[in-house]
Amino acid sequence: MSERTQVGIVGAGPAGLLLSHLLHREGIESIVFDNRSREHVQQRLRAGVLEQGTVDLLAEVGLGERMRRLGMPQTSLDFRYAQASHRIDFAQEIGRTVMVYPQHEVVHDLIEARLAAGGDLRFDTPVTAIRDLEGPSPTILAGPEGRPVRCDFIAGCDGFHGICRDAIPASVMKAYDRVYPFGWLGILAEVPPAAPDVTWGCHETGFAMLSFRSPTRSRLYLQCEPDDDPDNWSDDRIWSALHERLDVPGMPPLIEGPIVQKGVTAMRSFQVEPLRHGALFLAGDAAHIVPPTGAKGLNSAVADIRVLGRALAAYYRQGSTRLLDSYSETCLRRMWLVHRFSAGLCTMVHSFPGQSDFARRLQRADLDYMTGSEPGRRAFSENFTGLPIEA
Ligand code: RFL
Repeated sequence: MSERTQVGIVGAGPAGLLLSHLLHREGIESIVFDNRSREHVQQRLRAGVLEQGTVDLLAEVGLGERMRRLGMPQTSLDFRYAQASHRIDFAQEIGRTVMVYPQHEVVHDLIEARLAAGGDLRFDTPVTAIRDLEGPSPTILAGPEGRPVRCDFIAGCDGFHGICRDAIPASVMKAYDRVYPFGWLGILAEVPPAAPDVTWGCHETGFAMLSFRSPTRSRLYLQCEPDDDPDNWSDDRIWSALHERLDVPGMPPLIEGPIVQKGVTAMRSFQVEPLRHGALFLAGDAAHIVPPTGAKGLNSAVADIRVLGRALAAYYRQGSTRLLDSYSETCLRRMWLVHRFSAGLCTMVHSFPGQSDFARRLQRADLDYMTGSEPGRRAFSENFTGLPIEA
């Protein structure tokens, strides 16, 4: 006997959990499968900056209480280069803001909300295959015995290394990929942030970033080799590189303190088209990866899910497939603008191996235009705080 559900969701990251939450609010049932444990999923340190649209959506669907209490609203970002601070105040430029609220807290809020409502979340349950995507019985095979679960629709929210994307035949899928010749060393330190703004250091020795996770915990990043070993980075080496790339005259220097975690993330831009094949809909990292420079990974997953949630609601409420049919096109239209912003920023602020002096001067001119002209500041502000999500 196989089980049945309306929407089978592969992956309990922010994309899968949010979809399950939105569907529940519409009276649509779902089962969420994840191959990792609840503790693992809930503790993964990842993104931290929420666009205004993401904050508004989470608040609108009843997930705003802890976020309002623990989140840290940000009205500006400080670019440090050429020995000076260059702030872009997006609240002043366009009246919009972002929120620093870590991804693991968003995931925590979603899991709590789903479980409180009796949601069916199956951790430690890998999906091993998805079948019959174009036939009458789309099916998920899950768990060690590969037990079948029949679904109306399957949401592939299983991240970049998941299995759902591979279920789309190569003959109908196109992948776009750019791998960058550097990575980021992510550092968690038990120190209060030295500045009130998220701060980017664009230095000829490489990029650095100061962000925060709480008033007493800083999240810092350093450009490093793409396959660097975190053990190559002693605490002394980390602090010395951070000072070199982030400290400028007239601004308080970084505060040093215990480093409690460090890890290397490779950087790439990746996109598949289309995002739908039969009953399967890809969302979040399963469909696209952006370099973390623009803070768009989590926010793009939320944008996809907003569109997919509405499309499924329209199907179950009115029997309309119109929004499902346009899902891929709707998400891709916005997503390519997000790639343009993320890849463009990534190219502007990092130091490239073998870079010519000419290329360096162009980077400086781009930074000067972005921070020093009103159109430049507005364009940055609109993209950083989040492009609109199509209804
Ligand atoms: P996730 O969060 O990767 O969740 C996918 C889930 O699918 C599960 N899974 C499976 N479950 C069942 N069966 C299978 N066969 C499965 N295969 C996989 C996985 O266990 C996992 O729980 O994807 P989602 O929901 O699309 O969310 C996307 C965001 O997580 C991602 O875009 C961001 O976190 C990206 N990202 C960052 N973005 C930023 O904006 N700023 C950052 O500072 C930032 N840091 C990061 C990051 C991503 C990282 N990863 C993925 C390497 C740091 C890291 C380390």
